[in-house]
Amino acid sequence: MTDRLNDAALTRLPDGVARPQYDRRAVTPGIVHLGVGAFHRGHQAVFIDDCLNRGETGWGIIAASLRSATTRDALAPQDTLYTYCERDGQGETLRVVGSILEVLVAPEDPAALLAALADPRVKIVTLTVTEKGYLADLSTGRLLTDHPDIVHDLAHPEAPRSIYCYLTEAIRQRHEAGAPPLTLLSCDNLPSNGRILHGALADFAALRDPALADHIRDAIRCPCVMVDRIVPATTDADRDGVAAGLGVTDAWPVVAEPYFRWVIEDDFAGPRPALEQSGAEFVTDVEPFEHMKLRMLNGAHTAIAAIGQSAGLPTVDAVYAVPEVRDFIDLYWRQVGPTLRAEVDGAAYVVGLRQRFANPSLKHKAEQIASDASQKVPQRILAPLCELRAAGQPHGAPMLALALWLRSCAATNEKGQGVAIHDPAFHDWDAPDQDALPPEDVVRRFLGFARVFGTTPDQTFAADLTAAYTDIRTHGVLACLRRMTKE
Ligand code: CS2
Repeated sequence: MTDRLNDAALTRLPDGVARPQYDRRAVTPGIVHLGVGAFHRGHQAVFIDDCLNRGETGWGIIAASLRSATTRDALAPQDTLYTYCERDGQGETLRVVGSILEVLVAPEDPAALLAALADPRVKIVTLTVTEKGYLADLSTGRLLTDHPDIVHDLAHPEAPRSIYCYLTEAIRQRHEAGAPPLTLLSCDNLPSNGRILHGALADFAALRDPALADHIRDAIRCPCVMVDRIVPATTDADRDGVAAGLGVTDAWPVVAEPYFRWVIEDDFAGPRPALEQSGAEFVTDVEPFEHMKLRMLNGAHTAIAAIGQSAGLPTVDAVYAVPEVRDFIDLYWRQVGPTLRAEVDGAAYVVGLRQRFANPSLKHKAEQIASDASQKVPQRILAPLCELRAAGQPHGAPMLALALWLRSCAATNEKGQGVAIHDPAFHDWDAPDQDALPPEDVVRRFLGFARVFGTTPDQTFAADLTAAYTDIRTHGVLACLRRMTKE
């Protein structure tokens, strides 16, 4: 049996494998990260590893899972080391990352996470808790005060479920102890993520202690952030490949593309690591970058995932290899492009996206991107679609993308195989049985899905969506894409 990756194994790794160039025992915590999934370990933790390599030893990461113990159980026996495997489609590079000092499992020991958050050496909290972790109405930025997790946390603050309960309690303790105020960096794909986090956090605090809410509004900084890198969920094949390259096993490596971007609003409450030395950009306004990324990459991703789910094609590269899909996505980008702000170069971004989506070595599953789609569609597809309609500009492609999402929520795909829907919003919404209802009834039911559509859209919108959805039901997904791009 092969040995396990850990501190002692570092000296035995093959020459080509990069590894920490610093003494991990000398690193102190400066960041707490909430939500230690693949994305964090393939993006922010790699930047911090660079900082530690440069000698900024005060920025080690204490990472926390808010739900399950699986990441901790995988990484604890390897001294929290893991492998970052970068694949460009031609080959791969391996790098062992040492920036995570400890992985906590919040529900097992809430006091340990609270202690880490209250530690005066910690200056920054980063978050990747996915869209659904914010428990906020994304259009207003207000906390969903009647969400069961919020109701629970207000009644049982000693056993928190939401990020807000941990953060408000830690901020209270820090304030009382005179510890430096925190900067909270949301690294999730939400519109104006920092503002949503700040507003919902203050809403939660106000329900417990209005003075604390004032302190949060005044002293706590939540810069908006745009993060970009494709980091699919790790598979067993990835584990085997990484073990072959390392000569030791790693229970949870991450696989990512070479591309990265991290754009951060320069509004920190205190010191920060010199992330710009690794290519992060500090700007006064993140929105142009956020729009470009959410609308061009994520919008197209959600459309591709919907096509994959309906057509029975499993991965982004497999879907994107279909000529009709590439033509449709090009049209989508041409139509959505005019909604981007002038500060960004959408055309150059699209050139990169074509290559990124075609990367054959990532095997990014359509099912993964399709998960939680009801929380993704509004900012990715609906927002540019509504802007284009209001401006009287062509918008057939985003309208079809919306209809594709509706269709991808059917119980079976076009090959007659069952489709799994991973979206908690479907638990408290009665999704229509698509094959038992006429198209117009299916669309009417979806338009009543307030979480996605807000107030019911106007009649022309409903008619256009019904026409697009009916077309998909009648002719099939790929035929529809072909018809649209050949028109
Ligand atoms: C994807 C994103 O799963 C999804 O919803 O669209 O995770 C995407 O890969 C990243 O945002 C890329 O930066």
